Amino acid sequence: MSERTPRERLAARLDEAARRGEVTSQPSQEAPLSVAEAYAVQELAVARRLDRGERLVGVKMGFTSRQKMAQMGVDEVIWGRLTSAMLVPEGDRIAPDHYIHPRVEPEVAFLIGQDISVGAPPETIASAVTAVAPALEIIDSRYADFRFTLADVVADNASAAGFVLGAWRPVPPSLDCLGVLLEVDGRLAEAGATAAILGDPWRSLVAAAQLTGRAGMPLRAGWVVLAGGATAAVPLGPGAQVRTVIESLGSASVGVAP
Ligand code: OOG
Ligand code: MG
Repeated sequence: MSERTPRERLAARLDEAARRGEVTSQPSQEAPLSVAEAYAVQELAVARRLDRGERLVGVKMGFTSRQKMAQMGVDEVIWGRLTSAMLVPEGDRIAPDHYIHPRVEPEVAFLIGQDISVGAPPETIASAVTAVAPALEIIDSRYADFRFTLADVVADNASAAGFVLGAWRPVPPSLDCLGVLLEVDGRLAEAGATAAILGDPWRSLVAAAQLTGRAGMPLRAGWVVLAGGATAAVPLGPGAQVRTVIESLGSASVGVAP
């Protein structure tokens, strides 16, 4: 595979780190990295996954809640790409050795039923959604201690590592004030509300459509959009059993092998 430009070399390095489950250094510590450049690196890094046969299946939003922004020390909404290999079947147990220092967070997932054209108004974007589901996102920064600048984490595909979807259900009348619980080994680890996600997860969906549209990758029929963590993320250690319960939406769970 060609690795001619610094951008391509960085994409290859981040892809390798994710593939091997090994940390790599923050690119911003080596050379200035703009957020725009970081998205170009993200695209190239994910293209390597697609070259290996993975499919693009959606996008994830990041830092859409204040809890997450505060936890990670950043203050701007970002997005990343989801591929088929990241989907973990509901209730499955993941193998800890595929990850570096995984964390898990409760999210709301949207199912896109029809292609969304660039510049579509919010009503059109919302009407393209055919179902919603409770979800868990597994994040695994490829940087030591989850320390990064905004550009670093964008280049690292917004720490995307895996996602679990509960059962899809019809879109409820409103999504803005549903209680969210995150349990680890049957004990409450985090509690919050969907209002934490930009005040209403629908805003995150609209932002996803706008940001990806502007980037030339408009949302497609069949894709999933993860709206962003509703609470802070918690460590996902060996042997852990994690479940989120979202009011009116149901639950999603995942385990980790010992
Ligand atoms: C970046 C990913 C943020 C969210 O839901 O806010 C994210 C990170 O926290 O490492 O997925
Ligand atoms: Mg997330």
